[in-house]
Amino acid sequence: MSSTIVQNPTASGAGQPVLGPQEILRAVEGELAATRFIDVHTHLFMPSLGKLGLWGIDELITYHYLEAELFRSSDLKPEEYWKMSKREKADAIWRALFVENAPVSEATRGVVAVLNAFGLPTNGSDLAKAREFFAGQKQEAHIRRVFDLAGVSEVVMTNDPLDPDEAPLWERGVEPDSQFHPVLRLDRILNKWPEHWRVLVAQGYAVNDGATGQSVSEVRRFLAEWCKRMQPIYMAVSLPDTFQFPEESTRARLLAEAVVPSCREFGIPLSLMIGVRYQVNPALRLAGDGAGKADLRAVERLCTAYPENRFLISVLSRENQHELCVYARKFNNLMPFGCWWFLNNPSVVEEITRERLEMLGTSFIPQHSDARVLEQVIYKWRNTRRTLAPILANTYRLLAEDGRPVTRSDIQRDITRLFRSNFEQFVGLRGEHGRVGAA
Ligand code: FIX
Ligand code: ZN
Repeated sequence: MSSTIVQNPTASGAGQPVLGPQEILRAVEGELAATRFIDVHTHLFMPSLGKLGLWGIDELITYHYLEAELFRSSDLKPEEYWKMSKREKADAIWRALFVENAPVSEATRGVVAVLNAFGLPTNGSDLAKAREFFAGQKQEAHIRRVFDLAGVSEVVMTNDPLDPDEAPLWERGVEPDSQFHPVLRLDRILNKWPEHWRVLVAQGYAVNDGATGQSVSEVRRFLAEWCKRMQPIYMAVSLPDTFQFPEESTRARLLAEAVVPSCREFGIPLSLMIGVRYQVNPALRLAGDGAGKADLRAVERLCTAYPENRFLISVLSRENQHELCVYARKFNNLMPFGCWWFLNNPSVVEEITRERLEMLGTSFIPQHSDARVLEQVIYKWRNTRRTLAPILANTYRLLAEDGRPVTRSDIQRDITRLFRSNFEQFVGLRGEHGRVGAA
């Protein structure tokens, strides 16, 4: 440890030892490991939502990322695959991607990391040992253990008020869980109104196919009642690469006249995840979506038109990342978050995160896991810590070279901001479980 102490009593880290170039990486790794992250977007569900929550080896292996990779490495046809049982599907994927080929992709390596985290064989010819292990786990205790292994204190769910399996659970009342935050997900209402307006009618709302007449005020009433029922910390929607705002469409009208005002009424942000090319290959089902470059002027117009609203924005196209950083410099009601979906690969995460640090300092949310299966948070956050450590360390080394002494508390403050307080403040969440060992 260098003997240099920060002399200036008012400086941050006053009295703290100044870190030398060699010590910075270890300090960054230490603070990344010690900080429990908030996972701001997942498809995980709290225990009181029962079977909606996916976990265990067969769910891990049949993750749609791996299904997409299966069809590149086996002669199996999608139509044959969908006739298989969950277990048969998992066996087929294990054989093709983990036995007959080296699991070098980000998603297959992820499964290896999870098996390894539980001390399970990673190169077996079958999944017998892993199945035995997961069959022996009690869900609640397993969830807490997985969160500890992943270094996350809490996750944000994706809750669909029109989902036929999920909605009735909320209507009957569910036990809240401080480690699982609800989000009101509105894809069916905003992107698929023609297919879903009748579900609102069935829930007692006087809406119609054209979303005319009192439909907008009824959607406002629907959102208000679901906000009271679910207490969401934000509302969210994924949007296609063709998304435009304003535009002559039911989506743009419901967004402007119902969703945006409702978010203001309940004091919560709206999350827009932009750039999906839905079902470019429907035969692959969930694995059939693609990505496309979007016209982000829609974001510019939303931030300009609704300065009282806060927008959590993630964009799917690599080509949109720089623009998003520029817009974030223009609008402080815009919070960029995550390296979403096809961007969640270390090589791309590096590029996006460096650009964001250079353009936004620490005023962004670097990552979310998008976990669909519980144990995925283990490898997705391990990858994030492993990828970001050298990037953050290099940033501090440059700062020191430019003449500003760096201390451990600088690093701790910034990492807490990136992975906790930026989100807590933007959504108005109280901060508690910040650090490993905290109460
Ligand atoms: O829209 C979303 O929330 C996407 O994350 C998902 O639909 C997508 O299927 C996914 O799992 C991405 O990781
Ligand atoms: Zn998602």
